[in-house]
Order: sequence, then structure tokens, then C-alpha cells
Amino acid sequence: MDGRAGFDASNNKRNLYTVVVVTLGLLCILQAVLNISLRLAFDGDESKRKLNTIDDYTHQGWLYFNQSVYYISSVENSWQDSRDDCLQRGADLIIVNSKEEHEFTRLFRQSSWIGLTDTETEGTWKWVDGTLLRQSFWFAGEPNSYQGKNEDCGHTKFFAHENSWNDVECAKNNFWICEKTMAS
Ligand code: MAN
Ligand code: CA
Repeated sequence: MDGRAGFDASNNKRNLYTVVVVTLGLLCILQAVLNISLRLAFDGDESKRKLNTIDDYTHQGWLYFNQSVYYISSVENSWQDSRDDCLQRGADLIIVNSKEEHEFTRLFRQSSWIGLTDTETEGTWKWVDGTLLRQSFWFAGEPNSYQGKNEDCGHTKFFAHENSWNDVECAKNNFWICEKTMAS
């Protein structure tokens, strides 16, 4: 092998190495571009689907507030019948998980069922999605199972006050609020 041939061989090797590295680099970039495009397309479809759902519900009189739509009943019913009505509408009784959402419920100035019950275990208040009650807005002295009554359902009785919830017998009639959340 003379000097010239040795030089060419190592030059060829380097060229091949460069081609491999550049190709892999381009493949990586292509992969990243594809990933981002697919994610953007998916997110776009997801947003369109949500907007359509919000549109459908609000056209039927539901109110939009902070990523959820709400149905405010105009008649009164028992807690279970109210819940069944919400389920039939593709929603459930409202789950209140912020002060803002609580304030929103007080605006309607009517005593309304919320998705809160301790039917399963007396004293253990759970939301209709099975989660335990954390932040609560009970009126002073509530929940009290008043005079030994079986008060296992939550409603917004004292809506003129900041803390407005009361526990009351589930068979009582109240207005109700359904919620369908759009947050994923
Ligand atoms: C009524 C019911 C009870 C409630 C008391 C408060 O009797 O709504 O659930 O605790 O009022 O005075
Ligand atoms: Ca009570």
C-alpha cells in the first residue's frame, strides 16, 4: 500500500462515517417533526371535539364555566331522581372542587342538590365520582343529621352565606345542578 492508497482508504472511511452520521441525524429530525405534527393534529382534533360539545350543551341552555358545562334545574326532585336526570343528560350532579366553583353555585339563589352523599358510611362524605370530600363549604353547625334524622345528601341551603352547604334527607325535594366537565 503506497501513501496515496492509504490516504484514499482512510478518506473513504471518513466519508462513509459522515454519511451514516448525517443520515441518522436527518432521521432524528424527521422523527421529531413527525411527532410534533401528529401531536398538534391530535390536540387540534381534541379541541374541536371539546368546542363542539360545549356548543351543543350551551345551545341547550347549559352554562359554561371554567372547563365545565352546568345545567340548573327549574323544578325540584329527590337527590337520586336529580342525579338520574343528570346521568340521562350525559353528566352527573355537580362536584365542587374549588372556591370559584362554589361561588358559581351560590349565584343561582336556589337550594340545589350537589353530588355529595354519606349514604355509604355515615360521616364519610363522598362525591358522586367516588372521591372523598376535601375542601368543604358546610354552613356553621352542618352537617348535623338534624335531630337524629338520616340526612345523607348535600345541598346548598344557605346560599346567602359564604359557606352554604347543609346535609338533609335525600328524599326531600330540591333544585339541582348537573355538571359535565370538559377537562381531560
Ligand atoms: C332543617 C334541615 C336541617 C338543618 C336545619 C338547620 O331542619 O334543613 O338539615 O340542619 O334546618 O337549622
Ligand atoms: Ca343538616
